[in-house]
Amino acid sequence: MGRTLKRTLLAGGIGLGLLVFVLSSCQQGGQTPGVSGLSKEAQSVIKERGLKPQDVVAALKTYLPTGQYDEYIMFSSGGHSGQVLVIGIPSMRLLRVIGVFTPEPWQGWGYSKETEEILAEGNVDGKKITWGDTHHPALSETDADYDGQFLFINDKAHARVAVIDLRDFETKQIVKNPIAISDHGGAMVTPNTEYVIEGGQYATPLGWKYASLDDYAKAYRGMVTLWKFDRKKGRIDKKQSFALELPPYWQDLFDAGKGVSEGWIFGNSFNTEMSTGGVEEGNPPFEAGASQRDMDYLHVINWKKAEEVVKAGKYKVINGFKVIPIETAVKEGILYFVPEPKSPHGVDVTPGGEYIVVAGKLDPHVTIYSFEKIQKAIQEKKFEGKDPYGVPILSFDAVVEAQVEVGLGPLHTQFDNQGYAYTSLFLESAVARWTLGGPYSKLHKEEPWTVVQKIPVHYNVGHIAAAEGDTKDPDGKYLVSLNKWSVDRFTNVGPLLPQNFQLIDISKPGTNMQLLYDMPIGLGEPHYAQIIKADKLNPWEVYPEIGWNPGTQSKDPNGITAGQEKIVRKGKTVEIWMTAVRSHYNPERVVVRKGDRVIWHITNIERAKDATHGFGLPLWNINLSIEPGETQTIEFVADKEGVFPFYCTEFCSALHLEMMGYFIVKP
Ligand code: CUK
Ligand code: CUA
Repeated sequence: MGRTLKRTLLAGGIGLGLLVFVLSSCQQGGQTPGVSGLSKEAQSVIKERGLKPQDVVAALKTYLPTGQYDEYIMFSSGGHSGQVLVIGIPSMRLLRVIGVFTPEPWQGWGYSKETEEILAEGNVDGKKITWGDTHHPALSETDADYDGQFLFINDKAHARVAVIDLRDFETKQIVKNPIAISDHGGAMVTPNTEYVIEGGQYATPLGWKYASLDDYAKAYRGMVTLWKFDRKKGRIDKKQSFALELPPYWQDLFDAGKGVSEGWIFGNSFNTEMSTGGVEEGNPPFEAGASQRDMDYLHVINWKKAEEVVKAGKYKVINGFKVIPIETAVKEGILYFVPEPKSPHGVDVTPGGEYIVVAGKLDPHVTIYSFEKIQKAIQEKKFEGKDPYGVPILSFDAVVEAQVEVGLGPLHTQFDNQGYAYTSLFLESAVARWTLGGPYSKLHKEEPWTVVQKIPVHYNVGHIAAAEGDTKDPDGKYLVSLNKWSVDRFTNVGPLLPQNFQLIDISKPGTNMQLLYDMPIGLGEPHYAQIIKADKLNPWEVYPEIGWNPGTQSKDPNGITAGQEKIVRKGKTVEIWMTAVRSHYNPERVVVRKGDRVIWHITNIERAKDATHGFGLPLWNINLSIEPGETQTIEFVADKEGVFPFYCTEFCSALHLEMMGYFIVKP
């Protein structure tokens, strides 16, 4: 080993053992021929690239040789791209983009009858929407642990929630909230995915109605919706869903209680000032008006009780949707408030459900509330008053367990298996590791409720995601910091910069967090992500049967096998049953008359993994991705005469270019 290198290594200190092991095998002769050569090469690469020891260790921890798989899979919000990103960890390789609220050509998402219909479910008052602002992905849970079956995600801009089936990683349903225009605190799930939670944000009159801002306190309302999930059908059941009317504070995030707090949900709020803006008219701007009071309200909601109340018929109906009025929620003991310091942001429940961690945003603390104390205060009626809507306010001192000064701009908190919590610090651009107390004290050596280490991130972190870090059984190991700004981290690509996902090793206790990897995200803006152990996912490799309809997850009546291809004309309708296989469509010629309605079913009859065929037809905006076994249908009116070559858009074989046909529209 060279002298300079040795000195660099000693100076670096981190991960020294591992490095010395890798690099010293050359000196000891190595067991396998070639190892010594590799190690010499490794040394020169390290030298040439000017890598520090911790860089080499980081590289060794994240590099996956070709053909090896990641240990974890991260589902990340795609922000206002309206999509979901699927990323491998620790490699940080992008594995998949799932089209959700936005048409996505490669997947044919939004270009077939079935996928157009799913997108149309998300129309607002009949208006077509082709984007969504995705914030919080939520994996389905069984007993408060990810079960790998479904993924939900909300669209903040239009108050919609989507359901993705993880058997094929495709969106199956979009529901539009019938009472709210926009949302924010979604999509979190209750511990057995009984409900998908969708909390509101900017208060409006419920039911998409008009009311003057002068009548804000009277006519505007907040809300939280509980969407009933039917796991067997893999769909949200709107009829069994309901909402809770809330005061017109701006509800922010929600989290479901679990373990000891199962049956409850917690949401925070800001703008309890009920500021209505109007800086142009001399009013305080929202940023000031909504931040005057020292305290806002943590919403403590008994959803099991709410469910009973709805079953007993004690609700009103707004826009065809069941809504529990505030008065009923108060009378039935469904809704309580707890003061929380000034415009907080994240609300996160600890793995066992004992504590609710609220991050200050404008306050440098996280405030930790005890669920047990909350229950006691409710039973003993330890109220410090009521808000203007009659909601009882629990006494802060009666329910708070601890406050930890974590730093500037605390936003979101995650947990690990070593008794640590992690909170993102937006203003400080850091992630704070701090110790939990109570039952978690035995998991770590430090004092409870104290900051142990802060690791700088680059820059302006929003959410963080730890491996299974919001379940009852977090894995620790990895944490991803979802940074809003990247500033100087990447090659300049113009004024719109990528966001920066940074992978952090959190496996070692104490002050040993290590930054491993920067992943630029070229679409955005992602908010939250969840990280699941890869072996909990069990997606199909090809669709179960030839002629499969991913919309119904069953055999499509129009799915066919080889030999069943046909073209049938009925009056002015031409219906085509076509197969696709390497390297041809059958039929290859489709001739219709101008003005004919065309219904076209295409089945990919391949059984080989990865043998996807595309189908691109110019002019009518048709572009399909047809995976092995899948059947897709398109429908359009051939309203222009001419000759239109359709072709396979996936390079599927050596004769892929020949995989085409003519669609001829006669005058
Ligand atoms: S929010 Cu974006 S950083 Cu929508 Cu969860 Cu906090
Ligand atoms: Cu099929 Cu190219």
